[in-house]
Amino acid sequence: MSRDKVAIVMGSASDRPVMEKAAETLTRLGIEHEMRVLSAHRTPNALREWVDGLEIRGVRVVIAGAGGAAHLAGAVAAHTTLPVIGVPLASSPLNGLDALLSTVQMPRGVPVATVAIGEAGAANAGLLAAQILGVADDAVREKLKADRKAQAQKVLES
Ligand code: RP5
Repeated sequence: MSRDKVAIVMGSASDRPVMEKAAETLTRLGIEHEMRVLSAHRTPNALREWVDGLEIRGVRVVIAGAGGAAHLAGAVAAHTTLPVIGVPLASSPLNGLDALLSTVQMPRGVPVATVAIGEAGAANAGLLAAQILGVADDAVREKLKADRKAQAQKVLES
């Protein structure tokens, strides 16, 4: 189990089924994580307080998923220098294109690493968070290599 943690935050409880894919990926790789529902728009003060406590709790990467006018990942990134991975979610009539543009188009100086819309993005956010931790953690890197091998094997056997 890695000592460093990942935090997953989402804008609404309705985002949970998709964001579970990030959590499942981290669990598979033995990476400790926490999950919260907090909104950039509906609970801005609680979000700020939560971000302020991340480093002290050993969190090293944040995954933030939101739909619609998705400002969650950007709002988290505004308050921390921890790496933030944004997952755009397809929860509005615009099917995630709104969330993709809102998440990816950060101003210079405050980056958000934006992944694909929806479940594939959430799963990849878990992998990317693990890869970031893996830079300084040999065990995580080995787990990622084994995971890739298993993935390739599955394709070849199908
Ligand atoms: C966004 O609005 C949330 O991230 C969610 O994807 C979407 C809908 O939220 P609910 O109205 O279901 O709470 O802020």
